Amino acid sequence: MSKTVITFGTFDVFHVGHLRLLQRAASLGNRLVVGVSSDALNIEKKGRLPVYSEAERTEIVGSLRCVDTTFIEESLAKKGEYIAGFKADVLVMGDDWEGKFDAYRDNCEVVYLQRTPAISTTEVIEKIRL
Ligand code: C2G
Repeated sequence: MSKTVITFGTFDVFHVGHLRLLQRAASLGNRLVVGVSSDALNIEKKGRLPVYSEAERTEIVGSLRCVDTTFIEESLAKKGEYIAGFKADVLVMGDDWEGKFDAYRDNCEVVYLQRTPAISTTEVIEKIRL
């Protein structure tokens, strides 16, 4: 019986926090679909262009053994369409989004996973700057 998991993110300057989220998400089903935020969406979310382009970020995420399919997430508001389009059974997000996507509980299971502490793209960029 197939169980599709879907998750979303920018995944800029890829790090173990991203990896562990994707690995744990993958373990909740037998197909993992990842919406990688477009460059334009990242500007909306974080007020800046990502370090790596959407093509590079998609290439990195798509190369992971635990990821089956990637697509470009154009808008946060299209989540319902993406979930329906991929017939996702489970939406997984890190718990920094706790509660934000409960409205999709009518469409699929919604699971918030604990973030990996003490690592973020911003911190990695700051460290590299030093
Ligand atoms: N994450 C994590 N641990 C970290 C950093 C990130 O578990 N130390 C998780 C986040 O909670 C998220 C995923 O990794 O579920 C991707 O993180 P970002 O690239 O920062 O994604 P975000 O900007 O939160 O985009 O539609 C939802 C948005 O596109 C999510």
